[in-house]
Amino acid sequence: MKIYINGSYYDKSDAKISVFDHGVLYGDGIFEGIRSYNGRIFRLEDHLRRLQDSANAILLKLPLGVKEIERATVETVRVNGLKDAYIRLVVTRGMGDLGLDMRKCRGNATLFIIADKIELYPEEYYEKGLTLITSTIRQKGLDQVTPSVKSLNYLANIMARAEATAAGAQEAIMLNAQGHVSECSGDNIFFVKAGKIFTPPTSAGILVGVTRQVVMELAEEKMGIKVVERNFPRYDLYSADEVFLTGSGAEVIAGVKIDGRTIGKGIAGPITRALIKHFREYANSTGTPVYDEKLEKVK
Ligand code: PXG
Repeated sequence: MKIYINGSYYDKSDAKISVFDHGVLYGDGIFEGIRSYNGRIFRLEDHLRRLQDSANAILLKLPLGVKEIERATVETVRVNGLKDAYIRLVVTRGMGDLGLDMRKCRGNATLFIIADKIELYPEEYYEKGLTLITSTIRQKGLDQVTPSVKSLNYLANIMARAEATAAGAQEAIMLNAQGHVSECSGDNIFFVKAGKIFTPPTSAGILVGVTRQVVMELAEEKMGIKVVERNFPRYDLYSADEVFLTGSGAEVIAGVKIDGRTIGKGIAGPITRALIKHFREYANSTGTPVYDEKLEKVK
């Protein structure tokens, strides 16, 4: 495996950053988790736009222009000879001293890119669905660093996921300070009721997921269903016909048990199944080409 760090490639065992990097000392940085399917990087522009937005929100100057970051991302996948990959792109504040002052990080921000094989949920989970719990950990409020920034501070999400694991569940739902459903530890959440699809709005405190956006587009274009963004309590999940999650890792996957309640028929429902199919067809036919850059991008 070759890992890109600030313009050079390193073997896995040599891929290191400084202990004085504020990404390590304070979680001061941002990241993206991106997929490539069949030699094409999925929605790379959307991920890079979100990276820019996150950088801007935390006063971080990206070390390269977006076009150059795009080229480095494509090249990292190519150098590793991968077609179906999970790409982790990280930008940290860079090397500073032991204080909080970001002005002490005098050099450029650190950019590293890892392209690895993808670990997926076993295929049976896409039929059977996942077991979910509600975490005791609340989503960060909008008056904190908003959850829309994909920052390196994932401790709350990691603690929420650990609660799920301890309960024998796969994912944890996080409520916001108002008690509304926001998202899961690493996925956005939707529910289906009487043929309509609902998902929390950005103002509920969510990462504005790339997969979430794609699923909203596919629901409208392929199924004629316009997803409604509104706040809702846990009760709406308990009483839903279907619940599903979206994320670059999970793609689209049903949640069939929540806090011990069975959702709908207790297996992936018809709308979730249709969206899984549409998503897979779309993901395998679109994206930025890795190996033949003369190929056109397909959006
Ligand atoms: N919310 C949170 C908190 C996330 O971390 C999503 C929503 C979905 O966003 P995207 O843009 O991916 O649709 C995420 C992203 C994994 C994995 O292996 C998780 C994510 C991304 C990639 C891999 O669990 N989470």
